[in-house]
Amino acid sequence: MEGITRIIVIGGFLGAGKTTLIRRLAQHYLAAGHRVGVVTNDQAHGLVDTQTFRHEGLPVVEVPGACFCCKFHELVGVAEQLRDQAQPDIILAEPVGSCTDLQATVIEPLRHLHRDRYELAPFVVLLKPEHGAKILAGKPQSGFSPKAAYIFFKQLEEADVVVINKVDKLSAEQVWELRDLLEARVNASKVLAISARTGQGCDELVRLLEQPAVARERRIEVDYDVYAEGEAELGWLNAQIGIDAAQKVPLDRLVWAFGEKLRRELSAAGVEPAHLKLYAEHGPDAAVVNWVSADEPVELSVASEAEVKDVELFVNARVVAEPQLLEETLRRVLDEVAREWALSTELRALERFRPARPVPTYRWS
Ligand SMILES: Nc1nc2c(ncn2[C@@H]2O[C@H](COP(=O)(O)OP(=O)(O)OP(=O)(O)O)[C@@H](O)[C@H]2O)c(=O)[nH]1
Ligand SMILES: [Mg+2]
Repeated sequence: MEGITRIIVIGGFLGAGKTTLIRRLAQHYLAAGHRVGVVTNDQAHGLVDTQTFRHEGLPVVEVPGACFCCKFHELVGVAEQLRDQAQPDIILAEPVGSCTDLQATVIEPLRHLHRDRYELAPFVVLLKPEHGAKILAGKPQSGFSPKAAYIFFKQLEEADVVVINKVDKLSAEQVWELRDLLEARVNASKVLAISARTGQGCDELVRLLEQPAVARERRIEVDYDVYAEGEAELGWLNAQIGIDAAQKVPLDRLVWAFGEKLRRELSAAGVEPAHLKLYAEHGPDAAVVNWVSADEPVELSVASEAEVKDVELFVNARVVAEPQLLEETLRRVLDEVAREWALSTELRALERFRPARPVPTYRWS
């Protein structure tokens, strides 16, 4: 494809609402007559987010296996593929939620090396309120160690726009508290408050995204030793499971029951989730279940209202736990659900690990 594509990078911690916001922005741009594409990213393969965007009918490509910064050339390659396939004038990109230093490793290299094809919108970082209030206030029971909290701070520090998300479930006072904490702890230049779910505040964000991104005067300092150790506190598990039922089963209830059992077992083991997400699909029907904090219930964020006999299930877990514990828990829950619902199941793929040290392709100064 010829011409310039605008890239909007939506960053923020695991479970902050990046995918939800990208879905909303994509629908907004499509309704306004734009052509839109999405790039997803993860440390592993079999991504819930890629499936979710595809189910929504959005052209989507992915960079699996490591973050955008460590696979910069692959990012450029898949973006080029997307331009050839879907001719988007806007690409929405979702980096891994445990990643930081994106201005130096992704945004500046794109701006400088590929200015003939891409222009960059201001870099948006979503603040996840479930962990944000505790981490910004320096509370010891945030669920994460200071090294993981370091990543949370660095993500917010490098934002052109910090966006407090999920205001629909916060009181006005809680939003003001977050604004005060951001001012005191992060020195954020621009702060918005939105709900990616209801759309509240999103018009202002859209207006802001139309502005040109201003090159930063100063790069943030990132200590890659702390960053790597903080990221490696997370256990990562991606699994793909084929499910067959003797009788038709309600898809939403099945995937919710699966997520709820995982939550109970992990909670009993004292595990803090960054984000546990499940995507279940049968043909055009799909359901998504999420768990974003130990204090929060499991929720069905995409409902299918379908009754089905066979299901493809994707599980993506990023939690503070040993990867082996994650795998054992998943296998136990799979057996229990299969017994209770009279299902036959096949574990088609499973990866579990702690993320490796990030080694960016470029680090722009
Ligand atoms: N109440 C409320 N929930 C939200 C909002 N935005 C996202 N969520 C929920 O938060 C959970 C995580 O949302 P995602 O959009 O998957 O978050 P993410 O940042 O893409 O997560 P990762 O890709 O794992 O890093 C889901 O249950 C969403 O429905 C919001 O504005 N309000
Ligand atoms: Mg996501």
